Amino acid sequence: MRRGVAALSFLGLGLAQEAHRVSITRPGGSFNQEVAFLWPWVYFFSIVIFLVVAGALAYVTWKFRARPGQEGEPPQVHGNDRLEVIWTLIPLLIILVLFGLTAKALIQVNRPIPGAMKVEVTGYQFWWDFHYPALGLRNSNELILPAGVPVELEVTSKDVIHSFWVPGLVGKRDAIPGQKTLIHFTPKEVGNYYGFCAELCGPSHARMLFRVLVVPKEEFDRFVEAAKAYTPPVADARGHEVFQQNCMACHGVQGKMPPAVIGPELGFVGNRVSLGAGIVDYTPENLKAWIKDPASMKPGVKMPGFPQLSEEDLDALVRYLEGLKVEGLDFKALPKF
Ligand code: HEC
Ligand SMILES: [Cu+2]
Repeated sequence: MRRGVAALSFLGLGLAQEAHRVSITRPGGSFNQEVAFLWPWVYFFSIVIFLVVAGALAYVTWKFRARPGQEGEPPQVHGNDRLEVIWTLIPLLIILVLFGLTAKALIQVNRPIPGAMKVEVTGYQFWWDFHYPALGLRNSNELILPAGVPVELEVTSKDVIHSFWVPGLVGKRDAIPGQKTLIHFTPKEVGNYYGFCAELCGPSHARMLFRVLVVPKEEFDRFVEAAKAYTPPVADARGHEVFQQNCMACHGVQGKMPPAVIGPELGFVGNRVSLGAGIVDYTPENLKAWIKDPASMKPGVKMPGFPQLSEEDLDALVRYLEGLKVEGLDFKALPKF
């Protein structure tokens, strides 16, 4: 199953070169734990039914086989009330058990968790925005969550229908324009989880990925504290200037919001593990390549390329962006699921 999902994601994306062990059976949080509880029951009944049906078929085929000297049709039997009642009641019972367990899991995963931290999740062609209203924080394409703390994701979209899916943590939820869909769960296992857009949404739908970084509570608290007291560092004065001239209209940097949200928040881009909504690893080289010509990495992308910038300006810009981070946090070491 795990290998199947990995192979599928490889075929589907062609870009999933990272060693994420993507699996819907990983109980990384409360949502998947509820679902994981259902698997053994379904498998158990499936195996029992297969054995009984295949066994009965084999037995009957053998027992009533044609024998030498037999002429014409064997004696015909019509109806057996007791047998028919049994083979109606047993499947009914199985269905009722599975129905009960599924209903319990559905109710459980859809129940609001008191004290949950709220995060607004917004899908755009072809990236994701994450806003923590209570903390006044935004981060795009990488959702940072504390392990063991319940969260409530409020999923919506600003353009077409997308779907939020983190196989190792939570099932799919559609992101529908003008509508808020809720997901409740408690992430438990620390890790870097692979997320997908699971609803065909345009030419780069397959490149609309994201990450969920589940970190220990202390680390999350450190991030929040540092982020609240954050003054975006200016690691390169020229780079800052180039950014203000070319990028500020679309990209926010913590506290300095663009007039409208058009592109991802870059306030903590230096802390990222991935770029371009999860399509490549975060490296200075990839950052530079992206700014020069994002469309070559993501067809149909809503960001213009900047081939007109000189090499020096590009390098200065990359140095400035690399400096936009909270010190002392490293998400690259998280196990990849
Ligand atoms: C017209 C608006 C616009 C302008 C101007 C613009 N961008 Fe973007 N940028 C976007 C959009 C939209 C995306 C999201 C693309 C996607 O992933 O589909 C993006 C994505 C990015 C990303 C990847 C972010 C991530 O979360 O992985 C980086 C880095 C970036 N832009 C840097 C820049 C820089 C540097 C400049 C200035 C030289 C710039 N952008 C100018 C709209 C813009
Ligand atoms: Cu999408």
